[in-house]
Amino acid sequence: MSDRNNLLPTEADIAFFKQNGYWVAPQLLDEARLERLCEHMERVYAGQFETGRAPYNGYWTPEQGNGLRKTDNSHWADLELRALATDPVIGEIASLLMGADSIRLWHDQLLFKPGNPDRRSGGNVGWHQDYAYWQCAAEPTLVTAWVAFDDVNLDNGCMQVVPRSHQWGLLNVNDFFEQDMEKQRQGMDLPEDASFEPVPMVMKAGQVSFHHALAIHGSGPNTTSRPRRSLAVHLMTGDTRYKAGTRGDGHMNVGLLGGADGDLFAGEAFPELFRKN
Ligand SMILES: O=C(O)CCC(=O)C(=O)O
Repeated sequence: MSDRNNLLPTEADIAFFKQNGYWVAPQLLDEARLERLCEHMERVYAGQFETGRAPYNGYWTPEQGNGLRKTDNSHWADLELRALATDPVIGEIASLLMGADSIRLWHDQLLFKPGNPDRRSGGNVGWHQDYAYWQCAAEPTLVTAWVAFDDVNLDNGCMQVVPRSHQWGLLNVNDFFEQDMEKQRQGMDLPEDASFEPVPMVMKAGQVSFHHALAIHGSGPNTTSRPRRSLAVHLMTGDTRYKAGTRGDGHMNVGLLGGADGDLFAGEAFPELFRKN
């Protein structure tokens, strides 16, 4: 990574994030690292796990067809991907945006949206708020760093975020896998003064967008002939606490808390990326 100080958000950037629920960082990863990451992504898809441990699930196999490939906890399987999922600069940016003293990894998602110029298969990510799936955290003190491995724009189905939506609370429409985003939008029960105007996260490869766990986001089709590749690094502030008995209890990582009073997300399963001195 280049000089760390040029990469961190300014006061104005932090204020922008607080107001809008997202922020796009400058290029954090250079070409050589991106090349390695793409190669390691291919290794995971080929079932080659350098740690000897498989990802949580969903490492893609050809029988699954040409939709979105979503592989959870790829950092279990691969050290290059793990270095990115636990990158201290990403952690420091998250701590500044969230106003937190420390940042831990919640989980990662390796994402591959195949090129689909004839639009014959899906690949959309339906409108959702991540916290809808993460209510096992007592408060929405989570944020995602979405790392672009390729240049992304509307043509290849870049992520889109709805500014200020992190201030609207949990809404009635949350479905990552829904393909009909227009239908979702029409059914959305928004606050009266809300305006739903998604902003495309147009980025160069190596840039990283950050979005708050309550920010509404989704992505459309990749109409190019090349894949859109990325790692979504889902992070939480160090003071995030487990809350039992919610829809989030079905989340794969809840099982990792372990122990009778495992009420803190503070064990080894949730590595710390950054802590303020
Ligand atoms: O990659 C996408 O299009 C969506 C990813 C996403 O939902 C997330 O990172 O929270």
